Order: sequence, then structure tokens, then C-alpha cells
Amino acid sequence: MIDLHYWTTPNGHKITIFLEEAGLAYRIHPVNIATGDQFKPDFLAIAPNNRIPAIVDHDPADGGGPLSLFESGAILIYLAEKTGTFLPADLRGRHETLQWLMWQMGGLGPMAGQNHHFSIYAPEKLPYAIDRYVKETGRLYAVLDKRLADRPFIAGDYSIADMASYPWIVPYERQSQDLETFPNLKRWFETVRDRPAVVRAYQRAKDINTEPTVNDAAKSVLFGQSADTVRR
Ligand SMILES: N[C@@H](CCC(=O)N[C@@H](CS)C(=O)NCC(=O)O)C(=O)O
Repeated sequence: MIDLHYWTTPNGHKITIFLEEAGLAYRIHPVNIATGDQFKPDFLAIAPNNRIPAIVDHDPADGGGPLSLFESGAILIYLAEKTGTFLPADLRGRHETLQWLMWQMGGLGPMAGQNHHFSIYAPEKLPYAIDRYVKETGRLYAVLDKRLADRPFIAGDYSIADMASYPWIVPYERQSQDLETFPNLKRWFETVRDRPAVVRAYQRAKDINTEPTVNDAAKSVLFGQSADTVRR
């Protein structure tokens, strides 16, 4: 059994997609990041960065005690290795997939996240910041579009690289991106979107978070953090 500490955001969706695809038994523990659940001591004990997602595997392959992990990329690699799925075993295929997973973790996710922040949530609309992140998101979309020109998925067969990137393309309109101008990316997006496991993962999110709006109280929880938040 896997305990998934989760909220209904792109980094959370990555893990429900994997778990649904692999058919692993899991329990969701909602961590409402808009109301501050990410600062509860039980969550911080497994996720010291106060960010979702995190997992606890009660049946790790080494037969030892429960194994906990935070960081969505690390969780995807762990689950892929645990199940022997969605990450090729051969040297070249494995590293091609991990390379694109890292591209998402270090590039697409953080840049699209800053795009959301400055375009939608920031109290002041700063043209330089908005332009910077909209353009950088567009550049990353173009990289993915080019990559997908001659292959159906990001790295070989459908893999954890696709599962990591897809949830960050879902809010493309909020990122001021037009999928019509990225035809290969659009075709891939629709293929992943229509997978039954992906549909199930997004349905779970809807069942858990019926009001996914970020109000002023949530903004002060999410965007007022500093070193003091961690030291408290
Ligand atoms: N690099 C981390 C990022 C995780 C992350 O940023 N999670 C967000 C939701 S998508 C969160 O928990 N935010 C809570 C907060 O900002 O306090 C990962 O991929 O797991």
C-alpha cells in the first residue's frame, strides 16, 4: 500500500497518473496547501520542504520498514523502479527518459509555475516578469514540440517523462500559450489526456478539491513564506 500525500496541483497529478497507470494500491491523504496543511508536523516529517507530493511505501522492495519520499521526480523514479514500468531498463533508454524528466523538473515546471505566479496571482502586474515567464514557457513548449515531431512520446514509449510534463501543459491557457501553434505538442497532449488512467487521475482531483480557487487567505499562506516559515 502506498500513502500519497497530495493536493490537486500539477506536481500532485504526476503521481496519481503514475499510480493509476500502474494499478498500484494507494490511499490519498489530502494536504490542502491553500489552508496550510503543508506545515503540519506529520507532513513535515516526511516532506521537510513543505511541498506536495510525498509518499510512504509500506511495502518497499528491500523488505524493510516504511519508506518515505518527497519531490515528484524522485517519487516517479522510485515507483517506476518498484514496478518495473514506464522507465526503460536499458542504459540508453533509461537515461534518455531521466534526462527529459529532469528537463521537466528543472525547466518546464519552475518556469510555468513562475508564469502562473506573475500572470495570475501577483498583486501587481509586472510586465517584465510576465513577459519573461510567458516567453520562457513558450520556448520550452517549442522544445517539446520539436522533440515530438518524429516520435509519439517524449522518450521512447509512454514513460514517467510524459507523466511529469503533461500536468504542466494542462493549464496552457493560463500560461498564455496557444496549443494550435505547437501541433506536435497538441497531438501528444490529446493522446495523453485521453488515456483512461489520466482521466481517472484528474477525476480523483475533482472529487477531492471541489473549489480549486486561490483566494486571498490562500495567497497569504502560499506566497508569504520565508526562512522564518521554515525555522518556526
Ligand atoms: N519540486 C517539487 C515542487 C513541489 C511543489 O512546488 N508543490 C506545490 C504544489 S504544485 C506545493 O506543495 N506548494 C505548497 C506551498 O507552496 O506551500 C516537486 O516536484 O515535488
